[in-house]
Amino acid sequence: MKFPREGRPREEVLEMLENITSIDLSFSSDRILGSMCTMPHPLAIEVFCRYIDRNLGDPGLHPGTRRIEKEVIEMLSDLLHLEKGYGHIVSGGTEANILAVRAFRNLSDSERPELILPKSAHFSFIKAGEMLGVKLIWAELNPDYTVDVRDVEAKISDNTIGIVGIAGTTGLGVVDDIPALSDLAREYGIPLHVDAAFGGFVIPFAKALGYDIPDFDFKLKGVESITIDPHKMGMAPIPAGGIVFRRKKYLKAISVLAPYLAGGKVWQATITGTRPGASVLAVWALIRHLGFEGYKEIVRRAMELSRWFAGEIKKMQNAWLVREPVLNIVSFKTKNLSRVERALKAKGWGISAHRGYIRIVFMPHVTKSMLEMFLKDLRGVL
Ligand code: 0PR
Repeated sequence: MKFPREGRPREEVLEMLENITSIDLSFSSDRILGSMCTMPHPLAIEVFCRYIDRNLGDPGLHPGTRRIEKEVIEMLSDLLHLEKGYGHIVSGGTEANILAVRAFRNLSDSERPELILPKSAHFSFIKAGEMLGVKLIWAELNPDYTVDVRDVEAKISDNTIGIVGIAGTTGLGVVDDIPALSDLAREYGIPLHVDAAFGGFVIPFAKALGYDIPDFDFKLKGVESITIDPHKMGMAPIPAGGIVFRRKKYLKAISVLAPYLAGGKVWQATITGTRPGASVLAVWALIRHLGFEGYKEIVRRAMELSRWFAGEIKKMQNAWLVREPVLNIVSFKTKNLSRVERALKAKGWGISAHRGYIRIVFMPHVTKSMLEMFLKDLRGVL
């Protein structure tokens, strides 16, 4: 498409957009079952739109917004059992993970840095490894899909700059044995990063509801950083990932001086320069509005729905759970999986089966009636 010479009237442009995007699935279309995102909370949308011009790339211009980001990091730290943490709201879990690996690498003196991570880790670490020149050492999984801690230990070398544990794996929502990884990290003096991009806004509340899930946060002394994404179960608008470090030295190790900004010079640790203050304000507003109890109710519903759905899958002849759910994710295999996937997609379902199973994520927009319709279609297809 060519860059247009003459502009078109507003209404016409909006209509063109509406036409083209009408083929998109939206979170209100009752069809998306395989996404870790959701319809943002109405308050977050309102705040996001109101403060759309705030740029945390130049925080001196927006000191109020800078203060709000500090308070968000304080609140996330508190949720994660850390008295004082250091971090940012960033573009997503990918940037958060990259920042953690970058901090570990910059603080190590290895010339051939290596990162040990579970085979279940998200592909954002592949980007991190490539960009940062860090070799990825993949650790094996146990039969229950958690990382094999003995294999992690066997892979530690003089070049190990860090270990990664996952609290809510992308495919299955499994939580690694973070307490054991933390002990290992302490024993060998290596920092542990926990990728709780998904689980960060689930586990604290699920634990409070009585679900038996291992500790995963800064309570464990070996944990030096955590990724926790508001734009997943936090119900914030995209983009909003979160990174929290236990110590200031990590943030310092990745900070670059931005000397000439309109609001005065600052040290910048994020990958992005110009970045949305509106995201941060929306996260702050949501946390203040929902509180721990509000998120707990959202998680209660999601967890209960996932257990009910897992029970329905168990009753089926030609479908099997990959494993018992830990968080609000249920993954199952079927006979003739790729044919089943194609048939369900043809019926309009937003699911994927590229990992060898279908993953359902019980996000806040997922309702029981949606799932009943899906199960009906699934039974039909099977
Ligand atoms: N860490 C974990 C454990 C993740 O699951 C993800 C994303 C990330 C990091 C990276 O986060 P960002 O995508 O925010 O950078 N996992 C989801 C996935 O791959 C991302 C996603 C979200 C995919 C919505 C599809 C979708 O519709 O499943």
